[in-house]
Amino acid sequence: MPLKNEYLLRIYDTVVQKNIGELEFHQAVLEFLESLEPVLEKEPELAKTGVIDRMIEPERLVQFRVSWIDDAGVVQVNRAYRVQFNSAIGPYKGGFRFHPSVNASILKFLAFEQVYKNSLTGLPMGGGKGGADFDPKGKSENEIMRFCQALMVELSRHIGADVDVPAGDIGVGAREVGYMFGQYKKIKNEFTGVFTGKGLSYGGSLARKEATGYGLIYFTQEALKNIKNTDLNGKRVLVSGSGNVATYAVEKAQTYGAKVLSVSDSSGYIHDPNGINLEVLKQIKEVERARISEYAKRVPGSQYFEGCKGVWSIPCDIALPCATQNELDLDSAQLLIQNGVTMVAEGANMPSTPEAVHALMEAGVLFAPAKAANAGGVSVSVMEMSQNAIKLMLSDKHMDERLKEIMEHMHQDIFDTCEEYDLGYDLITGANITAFERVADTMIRLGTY
Ligand code: NDP
Ligand code: 2IT
Repeated sequence: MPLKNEYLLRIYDTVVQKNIGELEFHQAVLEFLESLEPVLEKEPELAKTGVIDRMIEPERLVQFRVSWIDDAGVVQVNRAYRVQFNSAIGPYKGGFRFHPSVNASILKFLAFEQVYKNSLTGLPMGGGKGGADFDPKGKSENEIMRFCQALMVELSRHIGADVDVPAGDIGVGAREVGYMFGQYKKIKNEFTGVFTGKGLSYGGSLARKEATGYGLIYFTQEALKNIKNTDLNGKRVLVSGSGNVATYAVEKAQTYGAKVLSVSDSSGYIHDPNGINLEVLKQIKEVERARISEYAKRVPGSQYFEGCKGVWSIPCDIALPCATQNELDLDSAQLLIQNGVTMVAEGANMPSTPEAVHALMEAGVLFAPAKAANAGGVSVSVMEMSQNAIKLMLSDKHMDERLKEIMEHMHQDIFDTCEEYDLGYDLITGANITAFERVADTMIRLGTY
C-alpha cells in the first residue's frame, strides 16, 4: 500500500536515498511506516518532534575486518558488523548472525525490527544486531573457535553488560556464544553478562534455548483462543527451518496436541504425515549437525523433497515460517490460502514478503508478525541478564512461567491497540503502533539526541 501521509512518505524517501540498494532495510521500514498512518492522523504534531526522522537512522554502525587462519594455514578474511540502532529504552540488545548472506542491509533491517520487538516485551532493552558473512557450514570446530576469537578482538571494544548485549541468531548457538564469551572474558578480565544464550555452567539461563520456539507457540495459542475461539489441539502445522527456533516450536506445538508435518533447511524439506519425530530431529540437527535430508532415511513414512520453498505446498491449518527473511513469497501464500490455512505466525524475522502478507490478510488469514511472535527469545535473554546482574540462578519453572506471561501480555497489549485504533485483527499494525508508542514517547522525553 503506498504511503499517504506526506511526512511518512518523506521519511521513506530519505531511507531509500541514504541506504542505496539496501532492500531488506527499506522493506522493514516501509512496513513500519505504513502502520503509523493512523497514529499520524490522530497526532499530526508528532511530525514536528522529528522523532521518526531519528528512529530510521541507527545510532551507530560498526563494520570491521575479521582475519583468521583456517586449518590449512591460509589467512581468511571476513566482514563483520554491529548495528546499535536505538538505546532509548535500554542497552542495545539483539542477536549475532553468521551466514554468507550477511550485509549492512540485512543487519539494519534486523536491528531496526529488534528495537520494536524489544519494546513490545515491555522490558528495558534497546535494539541492535550484528553478524558476519562467515559461513559455518563445513568448518571444523577449531576453525569456528578461531573465527569467534578473532571476531571478539574487535567486537569487545563495542559491547558490554550495560552497553550492548549480543546473543545467538542464524549460525550462532551456545557453542559460538561460548567461544565469543570466553574471548571477551579474557580480553576484559571480567565475568559479566555480556552475552545471552550462554551455557548453563557459566551464567546461561534455563529455558533460553527453548524460548523463541516456545514463545512463538504461546503467542499462537493465545491468538487462536482469543480471536478464533479455538486452539492448537489437532491442528496440522507446517514448520520451516530445522534450527533453534524451528526445533522448539515443533516441541511445544506437539505438547499442545498439534500435528507438525514438516521441517526444512536451505536445501529441501521433510514431509512427515505421521508428525515430526522430535528425538530424530534433535539427534540430526543438534548432535550430528547434519542435513535435514537424513531424517527421511531414518523415519519410515517420511519423505524428503529438494527445494525449501515446496514446504508451503503441504495442506495445513497453521504455518510457522522459522528459517529466514523472505522465505514465504506470494506464490507460497497463495498455495497456503488455496489449501485452507487459517493462521500464519512468524518465528523467523521478516520471513514473509510484503506481497505474501497482503494476500494472506486479504484472505482473512490470522497473521502474527515476527516482532511479537518471536519475541520470546529476547524476553528470556533479559531474564538471563538479570540473573547475571544479581549473580543467582533462576529456576526453569520461573523462566517458562514468565515467558508465557510476557507472550500473553504482549498479545493483550496489541489487541488493546487494535481496539483503540479500530484495526480489527490487524496484528501487524497493532504491534507496530504499540511498540512505536513506547520508544517514541521515551525518545521525546529524553530530549533530542
Ligand atoms: P539456526 O541457524 O538455528 O537455524 C536456521 C535454519 O533456517 C536452518 O534450518 C537453516 O538451514 C535455515 N535457513 C537459513 N537460511 C536459509 C535460507 N536462505 N533458506 C532456507 N532456509 C534457511 O537459526 P535460528 O533458528 O536461531 O533462526 C531462525 C530465524 O529465527 C532467523 O530469522 C532468526 O533471525 C530468527 N530468530 C531467532 C531467535 C533465536 O533466539 N535464535 C530469536 C528470534 C528470531 P541451513 O542449515 O540449510 O542453513
Ligand atoms: O531476533 C532475535 O530476537 C534474536 N536473535 C534473539 C535476540 C536476543 O538478544 O536474545
